[in-house]
Amino acid sequence: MIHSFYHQPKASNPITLMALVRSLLGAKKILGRSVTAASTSKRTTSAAPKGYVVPISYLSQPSFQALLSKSEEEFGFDHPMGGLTIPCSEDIFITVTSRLQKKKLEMAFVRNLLGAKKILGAATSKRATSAAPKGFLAVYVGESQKKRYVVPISYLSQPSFQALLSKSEEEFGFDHPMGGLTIPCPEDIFINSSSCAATNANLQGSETVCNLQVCLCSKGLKEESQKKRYLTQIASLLKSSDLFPLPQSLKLSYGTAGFRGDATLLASTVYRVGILSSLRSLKLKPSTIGLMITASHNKVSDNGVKVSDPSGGMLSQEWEPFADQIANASSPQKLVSLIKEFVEREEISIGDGEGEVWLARDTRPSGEALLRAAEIGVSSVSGCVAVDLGVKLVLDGANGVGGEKMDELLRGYLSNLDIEIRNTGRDGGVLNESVGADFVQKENVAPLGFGVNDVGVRCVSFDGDADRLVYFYVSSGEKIELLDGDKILSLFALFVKEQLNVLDNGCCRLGVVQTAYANGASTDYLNGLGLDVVFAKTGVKHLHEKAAEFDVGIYFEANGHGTILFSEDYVSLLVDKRKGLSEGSDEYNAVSRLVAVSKLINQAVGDAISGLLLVEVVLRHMGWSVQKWNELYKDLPSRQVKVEVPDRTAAVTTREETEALRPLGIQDAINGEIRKYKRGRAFIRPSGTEDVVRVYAEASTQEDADSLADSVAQLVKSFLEMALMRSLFSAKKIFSRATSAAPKGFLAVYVGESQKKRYVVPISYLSQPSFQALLSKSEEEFGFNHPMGGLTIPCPEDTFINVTSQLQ
Ligand code: 16G
Ligand code: MG
Repeated sequence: MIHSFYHQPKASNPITLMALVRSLLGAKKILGRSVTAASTSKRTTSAAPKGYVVPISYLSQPSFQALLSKSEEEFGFDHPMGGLTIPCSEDIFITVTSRLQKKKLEMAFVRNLLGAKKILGAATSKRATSAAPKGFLAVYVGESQKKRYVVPISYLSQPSFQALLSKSEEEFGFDHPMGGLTIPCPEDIFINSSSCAATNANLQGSETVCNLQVCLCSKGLKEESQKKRYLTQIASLLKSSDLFPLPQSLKLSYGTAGFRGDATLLASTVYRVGILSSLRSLKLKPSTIGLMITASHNKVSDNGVKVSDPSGGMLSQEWEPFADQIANASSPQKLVSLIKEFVEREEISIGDGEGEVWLARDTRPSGEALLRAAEIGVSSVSGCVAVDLGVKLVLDGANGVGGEKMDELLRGYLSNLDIEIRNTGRDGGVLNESVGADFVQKENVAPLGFGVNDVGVRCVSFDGDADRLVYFYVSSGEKIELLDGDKILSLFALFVKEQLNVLDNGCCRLGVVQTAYANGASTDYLNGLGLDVVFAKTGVKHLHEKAAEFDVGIYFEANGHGTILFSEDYVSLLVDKRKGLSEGSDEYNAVSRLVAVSKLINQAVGDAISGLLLVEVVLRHMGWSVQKWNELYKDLPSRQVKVEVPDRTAAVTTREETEALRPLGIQDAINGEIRKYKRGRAFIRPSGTEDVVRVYAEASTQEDADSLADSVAQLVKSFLEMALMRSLFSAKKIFSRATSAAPKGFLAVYVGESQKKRYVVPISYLSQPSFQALLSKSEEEFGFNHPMGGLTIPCPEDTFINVTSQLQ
């Protein structure tokens, strides 16, 4: 199974804030102890400024400096509270500092190891060789008076010893006053270790836990550090469970599909199921557990929560009794003791490994808050992370063939996927009528059947024959955020590139193919990834051809047609390469992912179902919501319009369709318009499927894009009309020369592809569009130099007869 995790904490996300608050609670305690000792104090103000004490080292961190700079802007050097005043909201302060805190701990860990080794080196060369036996290290321990101890060097790799070192570095830096490694903890904590008194320490709240963090075990170091983490863990559970008291008289049982009930009563249940999911993930490590918040077909005011095992199936029934117990535990203490008992019985080791729980929900309004509760539950188990997959996917089937087929797949092979299908065509909707990928992409609005109730939900639209797909989500009211073919291309390109970076042998030629319709921001993004971006003429067959020139060629039109092509040679190279790699290594996984993608995606032609599956897989791999994906880049505003013309073939473009060659002079006029707008770009091309000339325009604002599109459309109209006028004019000229040959009110024309035959038609035909189309073709080929001395129409004779007989 593909899984890696990119968790981006969002400040706006209440859950991450909660986690931050929790980690800051520790900081506040330190504050309590150190107010008097702190040499620099910093204060934050919101409505009522609060005092915080932060390490001086924060001063060198850019994010903290940003806060300070805001402070200085507002208060200058005259800080009214007598300390440093930071006028940001407290939340922001907490977010910034707790991130620094985390970073600092990581850095301290690395530095300590390095520092300790340096000291060790120094000690061996000078004083300490004689003082400490080989393989041992001299350390000075104690708060004020320091006493010398000798410990095995192997301690350096033990987490609990590292915690001591970290504290040491914090206080003493590298300037260890005793000339050796100095550990400033109370001596008895240091000694305590040998007897491992802490093993028997009863949980007495976080103070004990805090002290235990600087406990060193000389015997059974590993067990002790585990024990310590375990106790820290329990303190964290007690804290978070306080947030979710059990509603009175709630009695729940894990039924056929998890817990269900009135949504307003479920927060504590979902939080507890979050904990259970983390424990399950640790128990089955390495594994990913799914937690789904839904009450399926039940009424909207209900909700529910169920857990799925790594197989995708339901939670093992052996765990159901535990689920019942914790869901009904009457107090945080009771809850924690049940968990403690269960963890011991199941021999789950906490803090040793990493657990991962994927969260998802349906569109019920209560889902969002419940998802937050689940997230807190999951992350209150140490080492476990929650990946928010957002809401399940909703598919707009365009009342075409795709919805039907997807439905069959979901009932068959893909029963684990949670996809709701709308616009299946079964309920009377009309094919492609205000639904489907083309509608959504061109109009930039939600299809029928989607609206305010779907805000934030991940949605996808197929077109009627399911060879295109675009994603979108309703952002507010009627507005949508569109993730078009360009965004899909960018997601795929990023994913493939990431795998190739792991292999990093530079031998794969990866290329991406776009058309002139690709949003300029997407092309910039792809170029930024260092990719070879190639342009092709509109139409799948043209893109496909170009993509096939690469080892891995990814192509997408903005309208959602596209796929990924792998050359046969490259796939066999990957398969061979994998044989020499050790299973589970990064390279092995990267190769396996690429091979899997080559099998999943439909390489024959773009196909919406395989495209959807790959998008879903990549999003899960990244741990991204549709919103996060949308942030890859921001589309430049664009506008497409179509201009009805008598003959679209009068517009001729270069191969890549970026420039118009005919009507003569039109490109210069378009360029003149483009120059008026910031980031302006526009082109015209005759449609290959309707009798129109299409205009595409983009610019830095929507207003500009609209106005550029309008003026280019105007140019198309007048240039194409002018072309027509010219041909009419010349026809009249010829006509005047030929009057003798044709009766009054009639016109002589010469018709035919090679041999030309003479016809006489009423002059009134000149004003008929279909006749004008014929004339325009005539003008194109013969200009004003009609070889027969009359008007020459070079179409097949029967076409001429056809057209004129309709006119009659
Ligand atoms: C067709 C093409 C599509 C192209 C579109 C352009 C296939 C399978 N489909 O739908 O690739 O983008 O036509 O239409 O080739 P247009 O020429 O009318 O703008
Ligand atoms: Mg189609």
